[in-house]
Amino acid sequence: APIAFMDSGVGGLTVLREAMRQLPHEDVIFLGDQARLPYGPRPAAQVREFSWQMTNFLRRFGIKMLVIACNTATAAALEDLRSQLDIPVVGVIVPGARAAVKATATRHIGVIATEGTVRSGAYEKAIKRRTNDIKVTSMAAPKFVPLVESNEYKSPIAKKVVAETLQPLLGQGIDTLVMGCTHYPLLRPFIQDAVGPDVKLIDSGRETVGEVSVLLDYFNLATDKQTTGSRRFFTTGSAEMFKTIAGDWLDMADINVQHVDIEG
Ligand code: DGN
Repeated sequence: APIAFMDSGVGGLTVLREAMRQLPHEDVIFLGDQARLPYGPRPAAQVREFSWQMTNFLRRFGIKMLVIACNTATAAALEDLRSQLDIPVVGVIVPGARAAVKATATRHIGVIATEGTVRSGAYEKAIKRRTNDIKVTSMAAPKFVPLVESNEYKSPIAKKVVAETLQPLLGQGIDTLVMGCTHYPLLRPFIQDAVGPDVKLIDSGRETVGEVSVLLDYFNLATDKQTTGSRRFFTTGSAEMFKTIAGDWLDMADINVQHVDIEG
Protein backbone atom coordinates (compact mmCIF):
# COMPACT_ATOMS: atom_id res chain seq x y z
CA ALA A 1 0.00 0.00 0.00
CA PRO A 2 1.21 3.52 -0.74
CA ILE A 3 2.02 6.38 1.63
CA ALA A 4 -0.01 9.47 0.70
CA PHE A 5 1.26 13.06 0.73
CA MET A 6 -1.00 16.05 0.33
CA ASP A 7 -0.45 19.81 0.03
CA SER A 8 -2.07 22.88 -1.46
CA GLY A 9 0.55 22.74 -4.21
CA VAL A 10 4.11 21.79 -5.11
CA GLY A 11 5.42 22.58 -1.62
CA GLY A 12 4.63 19.07 -0.50
CA LEU A 13 7.16 17.85 -3.04
CA THR A 14 9.92 18.99 -0.68
CA VAL A 15 8.60 16.36 1.73
CA LEU A 16 8.13 13.78 -1.00
CA ARG A 17 11.67 14.31 -2.25
CA GLU A 18 12.95 13.43 1.20
CA ALA A 19 10.73 10.36 1.27
CA MET A 20 12.14 9.23 -2.07
CA ARG A 21 15.64 9.66 -0.63
CA GLN A 22 15.07 8.15 2.83
CA LEU A 23 12.47 5.51 1.90
CA PRO A 24 13.04 4.71 -1.80
CA HIS A 25 11.26 1.35 -1.73
CA GLU A 26 7.95 2.77 -0.57
CA ASP A 27 5.13 3.40 -3.04
CA VAL A 28 4.04 7.03 -2.80
CA ILE A 29 1.07 8.98 -4.02
CA PHE A 30 0.89 12.78 -4.03
CA LEU A 31 -1.97 15.24 -4.34
CA GLY A 32 -1.59 19.00 -4.78
CA ASP A 33 -4.70 21.18 -4.60
CA GLN A 34 -3.36 23.88 -6.94
CA ALA A 35 -6.83 24.89 -8.08
CA ARG A 36 -7.49 26.40 -4.65
CA LEU A 37 -4.03 27.59 -3.72
CA PRO A 38 -2.91 29.42 -1.63
CA TYR A 39 -4.30 27.98 1.58
CA GLY A 40 -2.39 30.49 3.72
CA PRO A 41 -4.98 33.31 3.76
CA ARG A 42 -8.04 31.02 4.08
CA PRO A 43 -10.00 30.51 7.33
CA ALA A 44 -9.00 27.39 9.26
CA ALA A 45 -12.45 25.80 8.86
CA GLN A 46 -12.17 25.99 5.07
CA VAL A 47 -8.66 24.56 5.06
CA ARG A 48 -10.02 21.71 7.19
CA GLU A 49 -12.80 21.09 4.67
CA PHE A 50 -10.34 21.05 1.76
CA SER A 51 -8.07 18.73 3.72
CA TRP A 52 -10.93 16.26 4.13
CA GLN A 53 -11.65 16.39 0.39
CA MET A 54 -8.00 15.64 -0.37
CA THR A 55 -7.99 12.86 2.21
CA ASN A 56 -11.13 11.24 0.83
CA PHE A 57 -9.64 11.23 -2.66
CA LEU A 58 -6.41 9.66 -1.43
CA ARG A 59 -8.15 7.02 0.69
CA ARG A 60 -9.48 5.36 -2.44
CA PHE A 61 -5.96 4.14 -3.11
CA GLY A 62 -5.85 2.03 0.04
CA ILE A 63 -3.13 4.13 1.62
CA LYS A 64 -1.33 2.92 4.74
CA MET A 65 -0.29 6.32 6.06
CA LEU A 66 -1.22 9.94 5.42
CA VAL A 67 1.34 12.75 5.50
CA ILE A 68 -0.08 16.26 5.64
CA ALA A 69 2.80 17.84 3.73
CA CYS A 70 1.49 21.35 4.36
CA ASN A 71 1.91 23.39 7.52
CA THR A 72 -1.29 25.36 7.01
CA ALA A 73 -3.35 22.18 6.69
CA THR A 74 -1.49 20.55 9.57
CA ALA A 75 -2.37 23.47 11.83
CA ALA A 76 -6.01 23.39 10.74
CA ALA A 77 -6.79 19.70 10.30
CA LEU A 78 -4.26 17.32 11.87
CA GLU A 79 -6.18 16.66 15.08
CA ASP A 80 -9.45 16.18 13.26
CA LEU A 81 -8.00 13.78 10.67
CA ARG A 82 -6.05 11.86 13.28
CA SER A 83 -9.08 11.33 15.47
CA GLN A 84 -11.22 10.03 12.62
CA LEU A 85 -8.89 7.95 10.44
CA ASP A 86 -7.69 4.47 11.28
CA ILE A 87 -4.26 4.91 9.66
CA PRO A 88 -1.34 6.92 11.09
CA VAL A 89 -1.57 10.61 10.16
CA VAL A 90 1.61 12.68 10.27
CA GLY A 91 1.84 16.48 10.24
CA VAL A 92 4.84 18.68 9.53
CA ILE A 93 4.73 21.04 12.51
CA VAL A 94 5.75 18.95 15.51
CA PRO A 95 8.78 17.36 13.78
CA GLY A 96 10.02 20.83 12.74
CA ALA A 97 9.45 22.27 16.21
CA ARG A 98 11.31 19.36 17.78
CA ALA A 99 14.30 19.81 15.47
CA ALA A 100 14.40 23.55 16.17
CA VAL A 101 14.41 23.03 19.94
CA LYS A 102 17.32 20.65 19.51
CA ALA A 103 19.25 23.05 17.27
CA THR A 104 19.05 26.39 19.08
CA ALA A 105 21.86 27.55 21.33
CA THR A 106 20.73 31.18 21.77
CA ARG A 107 17.23 29.95 22.77
CA HIS A 108 15.68 32.23 20.19
CA ILE A 109 13.95 30.54 17.25
CA GLY A 110 12.47 32.27 14.22
CA VAL A 111 9.53 30.80 12.30
CA ILE A 112 8.50 31.85 8.80
CA ALA A 113 5.20 30.47 7.53
CA THR A 114 1.89 31.36 5.89
CA GLU A 115 -0.58 33.70 7.58
CA GLY A 116 -2.76 30.72 8.56
CA THR A 117 0.07 28.90 10.28
CA VAL A 118 1.29 32.02 12.07
CA ARG A 119 -2.26 32.84 13.20
CA SER A 120 -2.70 29.32 14.60
CA GLY A 121 0.29 29.70 16.92
CA ALA A 122 0.99 26.01 16.26
CA TYR A 123 4.80 26.30 16.27
CA GLU A 124 4.82 28.36 19.48
CA LYS A 125 2.59 25.78 21.13
CA ALA A 126 4.69 22.85 19.96
CA ILE A 127 7.89 24.54 21.14
CA LYS A 128 6.54 25.75 24.51
CA ARG A 129 5.17 22.31 25.20
CA ARG A 130 8.74 21.08 25.26
CA THR A 131 10.44 23.94 27.05
CA ASN A 132 9.49 27.35 28.33
CA ASP A 133 12.84 29.04 28.06
CA ILE A 134 12.80 29.55 24.31
CA LYS A 135 11.70 32.74 22.64
CA VAL A 136 9.84 32.31 19.35
CA THR A 137 9.50 35.06 16.77
CA SER A 138 7.06 34.21 13.97
CA MET A 139 6.55 36.02 10.71
CA ALA A 140 4.23 35.46 7.77
CA ALA A 141 5.88 35.48 4.35
CA PRO A 142 2.87 35.46 1.98
CA LYS A 143 4.94 36.44 -1.06
CA PHE A 144 6.98 33.24 -1.08
CA VAL A 145 4.41 30.64 -2.17
CA PRO A 146 3.40 32.45 -5.40
CA LEU A 147 7.08 32.71 -6.39
CA VAL A 148 7.40 28.96 -6.12
CA GLU A 149 4.12 28.06 -7.81
CA SER A 150 4.88 30.33 -10.77
CA ASN A 151 8.25 28.60 -11.17
CA GLU A 152 10.12 31.84 -10.45
CA TYR A 153 11.83 30.59 -7.34
CA LYS A 154 15.32 30.73 -8.85
CA SER A 155 14.91 34.23 -10.28
CA PRO A 156 16.65 37.47 -9.17
CA ILE A 157 13.21 38.81 -8.21
CA ALA A 158 12.78 35.91 -5.78
CA LYS A 159 16.17 36.66 -4.26
CA LYS A 160 15.20 40.29 -3.72
CA VAL A 161 11.77 39.49 -2.26
CA VAL A 162 13.26 36.97 0.16
CA ALA A 163 15.97 39.40 1.33
CA GLU A 164 13.44 42.20 1.89
CA THR A 165 10.94 39.98 3.67
CA LEU A 166 13.47 38.51 6.09
CA GLN A 167 15.19 41.82 6.90
CA PRO A 168 13.15 42.38 10.12
CA LEU A 169 14.44 39.09 11.56
CA LEU A 170 18.08 40.15 11.46
CA GLY A 171 20.05 41.26 14.51
CA GLN A 172 17.69 39.71 17.06
CA GLY A 173 19.82 36.79 18.16
CA ILE A 174 17.86 34.18 16.23
CA ASP A 175 20.20 31.26 15.52
CA THR A 176 17.60 28.81 14.17
CA LEU A 177 14.96 29.54 11.57
CA VAL A 178 12.12 27.13 10.85
CA MET A 179 10.96 27.05 7.25
CA GLY A 180 7.38 26.55 8.41
CA CYS A 181 5.84 26.15 4.98
CA THR A 182 6.70 23.24 2.75
CA HIS A 183 7.17 25.52 -0.25
CA TYR A 184 10.05 27.40 1.36
CA PRO A 185 12.85 24.82 0.98
CA LEU A 186 12.73 25.54 -2.77
CA LEU A 187 13.89 29.05 -1.83
CA ARG A 188 16.47 27.75 0.62
CA PRO A 189 19.60 29.23 -1.02
CA PHE A 190 18.04 32.71 -0.99
CA ILE A 191 16.76 32.29 2.56
CA GLN A 192 20.20 31.23 3.78
CA ASP A 193 21.76 34.19 1.96
CA ALA A 194 19.33 36.60 3.57
CA VAL A 195 19.83 35.44 7.16
CA GLY A 196 23.53 34.66 6.91
CA PRO A 197 25.53 31.44 7.22
CA ASP A 198 25.32 31.26 11.03
CA VAL A 199 21.57 30.73 11.17
CA LYS A 200 20.51 27.07 11.02
CA LEU A 201 17.58 26.45 8.72
CA ILE A 202 15.07 23.78 9.74
CA ASP A 203 13.34 21.97 6.89
CA SER A 204 10.24 20.68 8.65
CA GLY A 205 9.44 18.38 5.74
CA ARG A 206 12.75 16.64 6.00
CA GLU A 207 12.25 16.16 9.73
CA THR A 208 8.79 14.78 9.06
CA VAL A 209 10.11 11.97 6.87
CA GLY A 210 12.28 10.93 9.81
CA GLU A 211 9.05 10.57 11.77
CA VAL A 212 7.33 8.67 8.94
CA SER A 213 10.24 6.28 8.94
CA VAL A 214 9.95 5.69 12.70
CA LEU A 215 6.20 5.10 12.43
CA LEU A 216 6.61 2.62 9.57
CA ASP A 217 8.81 0.56 11.83
CA TYR A 218 6.68 1.04 14.92
CA PHE A 219 3.48 -0.10 13.21
CA ASN A 220 5.32 -2.69 11.15
CA LEU A 221 4.14 -1.06 7.92
CA ALA A 222 7.40 -0.79 5.98
CA THR A 223 7.43 -2.50 2.60
CA ASP A 224 9.43 -5.68 2.01
CA LYS A 225 10.17 -4.68 -1.56
CA GLN A 226 13.80 -4.16 -2.47
CA THR A 227 12.98 -2.29 -5.66
CA THR A 228 12.17 1.38 -6.22
CA GLY A 229 8.59 2.20 -5.27
CA SER A 230 5.97 3.60 -7.62
CA ARG A 231 5.28 7.35 -7.64
CA ARG A 232 1.93 8.75 -8.71
CA PHE A 233 1.02 12.41 -8.81
CA PHE A 234 -2.32 14.20 -8.94
CA THR A 235 -3.11 17.90 -9.13
CA THR A 236 -6.39 19.78 -9.13
CA GLY A 237 -4.63 22.43 -11.26
CA SER A 238 -2.46 22.39 -14.36
CA ALA A 239 -0.72 19.07 -14.94
CA GLU A 240 1.77 20.81 -17.26
CA MET A 241 2.96 23.34 -14.67
CA PHE A 242 3.10 20.61 -12.08
CA LYS A 243 5.24 18.47 -14.37
CA THR A 244 7.68 21.29 -15.02
CA ILE A 245 8.28 22.11 -11.36
CA ALA A 246 8.15 18.51 -10.11
CA GLY A 247 10.44 17.22 -12.86
CA ASP A 248 13.05 19.79 -11.98
CA TRP A 249 12.77 19.53 -8.21
CA LEU A 250 12.59 15.72 -8.04
CA ASP A 251 14.99 15.28 -10.92
CA MET A 252 12.61 12.90 -12.68
CA ALA A 253 12.35 12.85 -16.45
CA ASP A 254 9.10 11.00 -16.75
CA ILE A 255 6.37 11.94 -14.30
CA ASN A 256 2.97 10.33 -14.09
CA VAL A 257 0.72 13.36 -13.34
CA GLN A 258 -3.03 13.43 -13.69
CA HIS A 259 -5.47 16.26 -13.29
CA VAL A 260 -8.33 15.51 -10.88
CA ASP A 261 -11.38 17.20 -9.42
CA ILE A 262 -11.90 16.53 -5.75
CA GLU A 263 -14.65 18.97 -4.78
CA GLY A 264 -17.91 17.76 -3.37
N1 DGN B 1 2.70 24.53 1.53
C1 DGN B 1 1.74 25.03 2.48
C2 DGN B 1 2.29 25.11 3.88
O1 DGN B 1 3.24 24.41 4.19
O2 DGN B 1 1.77 25.85 4.68
C3 DGN B 1 1.10 26.35 2.21
C4 DGN B 1 1.06 26.88 0.86
C5 DGN B 1 -0.10 27.78 0.67
O3 DGN B 1 -1.13 27.30 0.29
N2 DGN B 1 0.02 29.03 0.94
